[in-house]
Amino acid sequence: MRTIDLRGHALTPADMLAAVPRAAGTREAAFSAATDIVADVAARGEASLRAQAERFDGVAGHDIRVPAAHLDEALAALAPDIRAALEEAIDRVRLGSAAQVPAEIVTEIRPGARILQRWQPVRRVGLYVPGGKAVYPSSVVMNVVPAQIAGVAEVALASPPQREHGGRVHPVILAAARLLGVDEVYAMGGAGAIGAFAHGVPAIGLARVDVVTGPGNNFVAAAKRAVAGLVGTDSEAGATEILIVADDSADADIVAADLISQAEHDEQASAVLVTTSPALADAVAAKVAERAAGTRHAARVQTALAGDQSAIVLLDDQAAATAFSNAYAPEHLELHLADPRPEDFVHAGAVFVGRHTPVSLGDYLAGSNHVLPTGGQARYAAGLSASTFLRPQQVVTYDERALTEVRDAIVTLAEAEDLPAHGEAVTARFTA
Ligand code: HSO
Ligand code: ZN
Repeated sequence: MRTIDLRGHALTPADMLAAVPRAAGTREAAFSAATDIVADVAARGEASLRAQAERFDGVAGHDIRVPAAHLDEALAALAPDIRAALEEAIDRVRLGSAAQVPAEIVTEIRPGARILQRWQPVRRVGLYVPGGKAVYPSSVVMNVVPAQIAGVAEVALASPPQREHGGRVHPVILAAARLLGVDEVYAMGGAGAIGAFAHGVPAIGLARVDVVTGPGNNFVAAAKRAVAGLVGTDSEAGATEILIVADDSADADIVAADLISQAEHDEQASAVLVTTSPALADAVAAKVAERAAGTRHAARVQTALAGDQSAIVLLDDQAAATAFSNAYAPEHLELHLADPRPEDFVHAGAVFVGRHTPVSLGDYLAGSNHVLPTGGQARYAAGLSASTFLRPQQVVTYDERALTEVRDAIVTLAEAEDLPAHGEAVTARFTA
């Protein structure tokens, strides 16, 4: 891992971003390919999904709609320790997600003038769980639980068919779906799955959905962009990122272990340490080298850490370190500081505070959600949550007296906009 010494420089947010750029993506190329795939699914439905399964997954003749018996079999075959761990995760994410459902609020604007603000769940959602390079049953939990807590009536799930499982979805993913009571599961992957959710595929009984969520590769992210306008989507969760802000109080070995834990996902993953302590910077560099060499996915980890997207950044003071983190807007932020002040870190998908709160806790069992915005989208976007599936709606009720009070003002504004019929709709109520 390279160390970048930025001490003694007055840095703008742009300078900070330039020092540690995100891994180069192929956003535009992926977008045009994903758009073609989505259009093909819209036009040819099942035939298109079968062609894609052959081309991308090496699978033919499989059940695209997963039969209920396959879900039952997968749950029956699930190892008890995996089942127990998934159940514990489900329990905790349910609690974390319930806190994301806002309460209804009634506001008395004036006597007799009421606005009820309520949160309406979308009716039907399509949740995507990747199954290419990595298979994440934990992502089934992170997608399904908030949708259920939000009150979504119909939950459909998709994950790619696996050649080594006879064209079925990965068995632990099936088992996790079954544990959560999701019985509408499709063996379909990539941009095609997103297109199928957005347009519907009548031949296989797949009705179009209202919202599509879930992490995925460049093509899945691009497909979500391609169907925007047709369905709602969550923010883009691409290659994983961890940014750690640490001072002299941090334990270098723990910091190194946490950087490596997220580098394990992908060669494109970003692992960044921001510190004011030259001693910690040196110690972490040494520990990272040691741990990276010995870990199971050493090649992938070392590629991610050697990339330009990963670095140890030395800064003058804590204010600069905080500013760096806010400019970067990481997916995951860890604070290893004597005085952590999480309230200062306003742009991060999720914040993990202190020695006993690693990101991998959040990946599985904290009760928080692990589908989080990457690529700096945390500046304006949020992680997957119950609110992803909810829409605020205002229900307005005025009585006669309350309408009388604003009658003249409405007529005045309607005239000012040359829309007299708007005013007449109000005065009609008083001319009986
Ligand atoms: N760190 C990933 C989520 C994950 N990790 C799933 C392990 N399994 C993105 O937040
Ligand atoms: Zn992870």
